[in-house]
Formats: sequence, C-alpha cells, structure tokens
Amino acid sequence: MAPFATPPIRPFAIELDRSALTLRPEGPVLTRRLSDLAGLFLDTAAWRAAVEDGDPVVYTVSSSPVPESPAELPQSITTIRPGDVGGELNFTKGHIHPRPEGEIYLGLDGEGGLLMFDGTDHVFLELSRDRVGYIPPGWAHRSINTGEADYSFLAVYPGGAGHDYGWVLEHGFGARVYAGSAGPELRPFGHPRPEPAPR
Ligand code: S6P
Ligand code: ZN
Repeated sequence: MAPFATPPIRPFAIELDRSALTLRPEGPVLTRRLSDLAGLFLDTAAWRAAVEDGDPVVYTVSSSPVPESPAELPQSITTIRPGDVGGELNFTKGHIHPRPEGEIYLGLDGEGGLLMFDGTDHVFLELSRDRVGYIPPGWAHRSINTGEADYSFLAVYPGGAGHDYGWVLEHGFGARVYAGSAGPELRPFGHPRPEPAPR
C-alpha cells in the first residue's frame, strides 16, 4: 500500500440530507460572518455599515469527517445566504489551491454560480441543482448566491490542495457579480480596489 501522511480512514457511507443540506456523519462546521470578508466587497462603506449593523452570517460550510490530508478527498456543503453589499451579491471569500489541484462542485439548492479566475481570464458558471462545475488546477474559485433564498452546493476536493485566501485579496477575480434589474449582472474590472479594512 502507498505511504500515507496520516493513517488512512476506513471506508464508510456519507448521507447527503437534501432537506437539511448537511452531510452525515458530520465533521467540522464553519460559519463566516460579514466581518470575516474584510477587503473583499468593493463598497467598503456599505460593508462596514452592515458589519456594525449586526454582522450577519454570510455562509456556512458543513464538512464530513474526511480530513484535509494529502491523498484524502474531503467533501463539504456550503450554504450562502441571499443578500448583497452595496449591490454586490453575497459570496464566499474565494481561494486558490496552493498545490494546483482540481475540484468538483455539485449544485444542490437555490440559485447561484461559480466565478473562477486564473489571473488573466475569468469564467462564471451558473450552478443550480444537479449541475456539476469543474474547477481546473490553477483557477481561483468563489461561489455567489444570485437568488432570493439560500444557495447550497457540494464540494469534493483533494485534501492536500490547501487554501490560499491572500492570493484573492491580491488579485481579485477579474469580475464582480451584482444584483441587476433583469437578474445577476457580471461586471468585469479594472475596478478600483476596496480600501484596506481597519484592523
Ligand atoms: C474547498 C471548497 C469549498 C470552499 C467553501 C467556502 O476547496 O472550494 O468547500 O472552501 O465553499 O469557500 P471559501 O472560499 O471561504 O473557502
Ligand atoms: Zn477549493
């Protein structure tokens, strides 16, 4: 058998609860509030006002117990609440895998999509229920709730890929997604960077 960085876990079944949008057995659950998304929305004044006005939860990430270790394939369900900051629709922080490895998303519920950026080109994939999005190695990825209810998707990713959030603060995503009068509107930039958030 190949050597493992951590002892391999035994085979087991994972139940995807379609109504609770959780995985069972459940591993760590992460909650991200608006204050955790400092420096990411373009309208810094609107972001600060919303943080001071209750700092709402923007998304949760509920994982199975498969560890983030090399050679494992962890999974998680992300649920993004609906809403916007200065018109920019709620999103996940977004990251790039420092070890360039691919990832699979499966849309579960609600309306939303996947914005990807390789430092030059950006691609937006609408990813509603039962659509599978493929994130190739080397592409930063962020999910966006474009609807009026919660948006959920399943992610399956290489456990040794890692998550670099600083790259996104530095490079952005090449585009932002806004609430438009006729639905979500993708606005590519050259846009100004948001002011750095106060520490
Ligand atoms: C992990 C995968 C997802 C995200 C989750 C939250 O590689 O892409 O599980 O971690 O959607 O997004 P973020 O950008 O805050 O990690
Ligand atoms: Zn990822």
